[in-house]
Amino acid sequence: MTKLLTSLTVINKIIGDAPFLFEGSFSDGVTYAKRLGYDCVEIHASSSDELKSPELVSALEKQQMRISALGTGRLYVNTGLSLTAPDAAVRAEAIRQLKEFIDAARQFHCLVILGCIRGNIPDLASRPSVLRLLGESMKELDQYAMAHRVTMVFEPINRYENNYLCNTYEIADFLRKNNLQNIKMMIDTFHMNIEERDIRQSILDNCADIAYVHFADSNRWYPGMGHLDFHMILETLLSTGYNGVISAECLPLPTKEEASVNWLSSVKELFD
Ligand code: LER
Ligand code: MN
Repeated sequence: MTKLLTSLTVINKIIGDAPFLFEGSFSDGVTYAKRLGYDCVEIHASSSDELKSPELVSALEKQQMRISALGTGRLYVNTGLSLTAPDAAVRAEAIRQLKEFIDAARQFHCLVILGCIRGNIPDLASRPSVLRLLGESMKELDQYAMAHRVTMVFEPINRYENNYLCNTYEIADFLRKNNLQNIKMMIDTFHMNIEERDIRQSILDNCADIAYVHFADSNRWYPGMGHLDFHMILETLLSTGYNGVISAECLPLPTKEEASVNWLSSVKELFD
């Protein structure tokens, strides 16, 4: 029986086919996650202002729950902010808003996720300059995170959503080359199934950087509904000494309620 903690993804509004499981106020999400038996919530806010909520703080206290991580993808999806935008003012605004997420993460003692806010590469020729811009933006965030003792986690995302830094080795290489200290890596089994040559080997080779995990099956449904071998994945993570959180980021199907309940029962079964 493992002692890994579970976390439920919470967002104000699920737009399109976004892989989140609770839709509503963050405080209601905390109460709901607790009632289902989750240990934590992973909150995807559109701005850090949404996190300045006395109701959220009191729900966390009352339910004895904590926030595992703050997602930042809404900044990119809702407002187009990106760490590699050609316009320096847009990059600066992305960094400014991410620093506010770091401030919130310091208060909640949680991680900050960096995913699609990396932006995309418009064409092959601009790859080196985009990587350079990303390195510069990330270094500024890394220094701020270090000063505030917050860890950020950078997520490899599959090629159909982001067209660079799609696998674990590329992320690890990027972190090393830019000498980023307070930015680790997180993994998402759905993306790994598309991008990794060998999921087990990728976890073993990159375990020193892995600080957070999303579990979704090959079709992005909850574990058990696709063809991923979660026994092997969990065993491999445990063999590396991973003792962080496993978070429920999967499609809200067949309904968000069923996905939330079934994700947890599948994962608890694996834990046992
Ligand atoms: C994006 O596909 C993803 O996996 C998320 O973690 C972003 O919020
Ligand atoms: Mn993910």
